[in-house]
Amino acid sequence: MPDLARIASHFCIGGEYQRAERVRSGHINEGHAAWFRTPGGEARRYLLQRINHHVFSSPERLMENMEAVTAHLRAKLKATGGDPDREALTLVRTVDGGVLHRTRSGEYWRVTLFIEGASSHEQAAGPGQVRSAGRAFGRFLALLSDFPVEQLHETIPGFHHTPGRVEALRDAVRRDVAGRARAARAEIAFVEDRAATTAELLDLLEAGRLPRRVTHNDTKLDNVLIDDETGEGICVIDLDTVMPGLAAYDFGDAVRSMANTAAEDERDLDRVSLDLEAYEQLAAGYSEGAGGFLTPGEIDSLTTGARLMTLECGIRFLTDHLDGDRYFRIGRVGQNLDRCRTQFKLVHEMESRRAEMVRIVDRYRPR
Ligand code: GN1
Ligand code: MG
Repeated sequence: MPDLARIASHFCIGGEYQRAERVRSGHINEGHAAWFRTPGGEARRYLLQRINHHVFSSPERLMENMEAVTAHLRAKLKATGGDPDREALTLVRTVDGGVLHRTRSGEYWRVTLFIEGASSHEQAAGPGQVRSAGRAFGRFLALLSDFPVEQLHETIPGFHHTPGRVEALRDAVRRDVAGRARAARAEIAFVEDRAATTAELLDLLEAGRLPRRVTHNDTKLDNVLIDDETGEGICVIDLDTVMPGLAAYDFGDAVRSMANTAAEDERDLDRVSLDLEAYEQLAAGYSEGAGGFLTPGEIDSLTTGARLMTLECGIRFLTDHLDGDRYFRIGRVGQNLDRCRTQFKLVHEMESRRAEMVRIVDRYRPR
């Protein structure tokens, strides 16, 4: 356990450190929910996060993005009668006026207000929750539709460049540092069979047929806080990958995460299947949240986004498995390969049910 009291002392928290709990969500950063007692005797919670600087090579630039984006969201929410303290993240400043603390040993920490009365879920509790989460991510796109996209740093270059992810897999296969490539032959072949289809969204972008947006790029269910009472998706969190992107990335990654009948790392593939009911809820929720901001071309691209984001995530899990699990946190050996297999099973089903998926999205076109 890191010395959280000491880390907290570098931030303007204005209270005495009491205790903390590890937050078990996400595969990358490390989070701790910590209680502090204010001079008035009140208990308040904050979220202390250690930024994984192996994944994010410039925590400073990442925090520049986060500061600008949260300021924009808060201003918009204030102007439209929302509650910026619950519907957006609030960064706590360091004592020297920044938003990032670097420890002597080279760790990077940030602090945000803990949003009470809301939770993050790994697996959806039902169609209503999926729709709320979709709506929250759609609203995120709408709220940031007037944010100057060129101001954002690319916190992870080529993050959703799917052909680049295929190349990275090929490198990992060649290196085979963990000696696992032979046993993953079927998965590697699955990717090679589809390698030629991975530039579909990038081609549309280059042809000027899709607008570049400010997107979240990691829209899994546990990255939206769901209000414990109303069940509404109130706040989008985990803003580390907010970057220039495509609406199809956000919609697609949400599908990958929420239209799965099983967990991301389910070992019994018979339990993994594409949940078209959840897909429909996402299409409905996302378009409700995005309001009229999606162009007809973007709506056309959503089904492609679902397939490509699922394929890409599976490729990344497979690459990390071959690299010896250096990127995604694992709890057991083979977990990244299991994660890869669930993604590929979903891709396979998306390919055979593409026509249905297109028809579903069509129902939610604005008229
Ligand atoms: C990671 O950090 P977390 O768990 O929200 C990853 C996403 C993957 C996701 C798969 C920065 O997200 O891209 O889709 O795992 N984030 C990063 O569950 O690589
Ligand atoms: Mg997360």
